[in-house]
Amino acid sequence: MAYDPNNIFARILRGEIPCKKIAEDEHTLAFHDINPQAPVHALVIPKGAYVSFDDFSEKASDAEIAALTRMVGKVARDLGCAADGYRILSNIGQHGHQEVPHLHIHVFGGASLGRMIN
Ligand code: IU
Repeated sequence: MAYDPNNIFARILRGEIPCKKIAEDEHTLAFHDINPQAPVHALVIPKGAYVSFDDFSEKASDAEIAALTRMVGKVARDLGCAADGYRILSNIGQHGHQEVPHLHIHVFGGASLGRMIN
């Protein structure tokens, strides 16, 4: 799938739409999900134009991959999830029920999440 530069997360990255920012660095942005499914529900996205984990894992630089991984861990720690645990998830494409076509890693925490996967 070609990257749509007008998807909602691209517009957030350009500052056209506000978000509740948690943290940012050269390669990534983290913000609170607008419709939280757990007491903590953050999204971590790369600043680069990647549709999903599929093209990201193939085309992103090592620096981008490292930054995204580091930011997911930092967000979970900063939001107080590290001690009791949390869940990370990325929906990919049609079978993954991905809604926004810009890679995002969900970070869920703040309560026992049960055995569900999303
Ligand atoms: P999905 O993995 O693509 O299904 O998840 C998209 C998420 O983006 C979902 O949890 C939405 O609540 C969230 N979201 C958001 O945080 N801000 C927005 O403006 C929109 C969706 I549209």
